[in-house]
Amino acid sequence: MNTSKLTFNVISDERGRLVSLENNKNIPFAIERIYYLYDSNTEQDRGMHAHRKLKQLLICMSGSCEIEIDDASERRLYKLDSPSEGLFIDGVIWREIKFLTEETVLVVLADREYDEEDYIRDYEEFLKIKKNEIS
Ligand code: T46
Repeated sequence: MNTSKLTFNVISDERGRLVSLENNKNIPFAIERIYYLYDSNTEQDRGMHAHRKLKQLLICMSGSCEIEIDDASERRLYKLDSPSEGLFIDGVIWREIKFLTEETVLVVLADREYDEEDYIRDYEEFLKIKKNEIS
């Protein structure tokens, strides 16, 4: 499965902590877009789609969330609750995001501009595409 948790180097001193992310160095792509989700509704999941080409790194800056990842053969649950780690998602992967607290802020770094054509929002279509990938 093309997803992995990345742990960032944290520079700490008496003033606090600092994390630096650099294109194609400690993150595996060049950032083209940043967006973030906040004022989170813990009763309503987000995501419920896959991307055709997009590479993303999801970082939970505060609070916590669970990301369920599905590649059509396996489902995995990741918990994000620290700004010192991120979930890298590459390839056609279905994701469902559950916010565990209302204060949760989820930042997403992405390698492409927003393009609705890149979304697969229908689960049956996602399964068909994955089946064709394998055969
Ligand atoms: C993802 C998860 C983690 C834009 O106009 N520009 C953008 O860059 C984005 C990301 C969204 N939008 C519009 C498209 C929809 O009309 O904002 C609306 C809400 O987007 P969506 O329903 O896709 O939101 P989520 O939270 O389900 O998914 C978003 C990202 O779309 C997706 O890439 O992986 O966050």
